[in-house]
Amino acid sequence: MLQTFASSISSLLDARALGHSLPAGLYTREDVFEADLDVFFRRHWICIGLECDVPEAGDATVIDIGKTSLILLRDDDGQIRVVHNVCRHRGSRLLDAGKTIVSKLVCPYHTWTYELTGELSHAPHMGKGFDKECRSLKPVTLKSIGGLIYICLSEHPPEDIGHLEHVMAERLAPYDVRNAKVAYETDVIEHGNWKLTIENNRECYHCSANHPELCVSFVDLDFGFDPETLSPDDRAQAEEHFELYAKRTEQWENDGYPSAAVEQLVFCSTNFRTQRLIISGAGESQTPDATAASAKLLGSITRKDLGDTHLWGHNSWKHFMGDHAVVSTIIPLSADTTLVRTKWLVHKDAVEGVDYDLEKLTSVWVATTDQDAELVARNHAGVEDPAYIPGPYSPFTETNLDKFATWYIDRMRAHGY
Ligand code: 3BY
Ligand code: FES
Ligand code: FE
Repeated sequence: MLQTFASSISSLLDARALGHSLPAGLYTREDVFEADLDVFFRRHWICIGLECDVPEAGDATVIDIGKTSLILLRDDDGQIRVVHNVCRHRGSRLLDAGKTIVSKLVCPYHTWTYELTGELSHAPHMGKGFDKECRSLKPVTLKSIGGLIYICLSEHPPEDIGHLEHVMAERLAPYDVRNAKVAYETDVIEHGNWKLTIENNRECYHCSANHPELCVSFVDLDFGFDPETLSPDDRAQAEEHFELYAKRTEQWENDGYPSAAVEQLVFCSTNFRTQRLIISGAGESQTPDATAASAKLLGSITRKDLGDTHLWGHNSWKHFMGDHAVVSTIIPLSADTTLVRTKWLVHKDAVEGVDYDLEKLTSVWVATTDQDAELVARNHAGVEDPAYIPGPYSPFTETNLDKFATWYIDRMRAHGY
């Protein structure tokens, strides 16, 4: 059914009160969803996957973003490419959703055939004068940042991705994500708007009440706290944690592992934050007992005490630890559904059952991801209720949500809304 709205998107943006969650329509309306796809998933850099999603020549995977379908593949020379999944004859889709192995890309309709570079190599019955050269598959602008694939569908990709690239290339180098192995992967469809998914991920206010498994290794204080409302015991514990944190950061940095927080969250195009966080308890990894799940550490790493290098963007969150990494990317499917795709990475030579136990490797983030899906669905249902009024973010634990909402409004404005 055609939805019509009395107020413009612009007036919804105007209605956003600083320090508060967004007006309902920005989370729920179909016209806002279409605008979001265009602004945040076409005109900004997004993370769509990993080099190690396609480890061998001929590996390909299809990623759908709205009506745009992309093929991420590795060509015969080992180069990563992203091309549009649209035949240059009459536009048929080349590949179906999911992963596959191909030697060439052959259109099922009239068999136009493309090399893995995207070049058209075979197009029968097109006549002598037909110029194949100008009918290559449309390439997509991409950057591999330490093995993480970022793309931008705009003809003018924002240049401030350079800062993310500069910061993360160095931080990710020891993990050699490029050559890691995807040990496990899940797709969870959250029944909520993508911005609620991101907001949920940017705070740990909800962690102690909802993530018992994650809280073994994750320090929720790192995401802010109000010293006034902590009990004297908890305050003493917090002080101890931040002293230790400062000490560890200094040690890591002295050992050549950049660790201090770097963020670019407001008044920028490319939104990101990174920091090396302490893992609590046994201190090694986000597992049920905080010890490493994989005996073979990632890349060139030889120690398990390197904490958790987290990285957020506006469509992803990632945690890199000594023994494994967890990488989540999101793709909005509709105003009220969002795909959360999570991958667990280990060293390429790590063998399941020998070097790692899959249950130990995955159980914390499988549980956390399911718990978050439940929270996002509850949040979305409440926001759809006519009784919803935007509420105040905590000035201690939700400052990053306020920054996200401010960035969102600013970016919408910058793109003419
Ligand atoms: O994945 C994250 O970075 C955050 C940490 C706190 C809440 N969420 C799990
Ligand atoms: Fe692809 Fe015709 S549409 S060969
Ligand atoms: Fe959570």
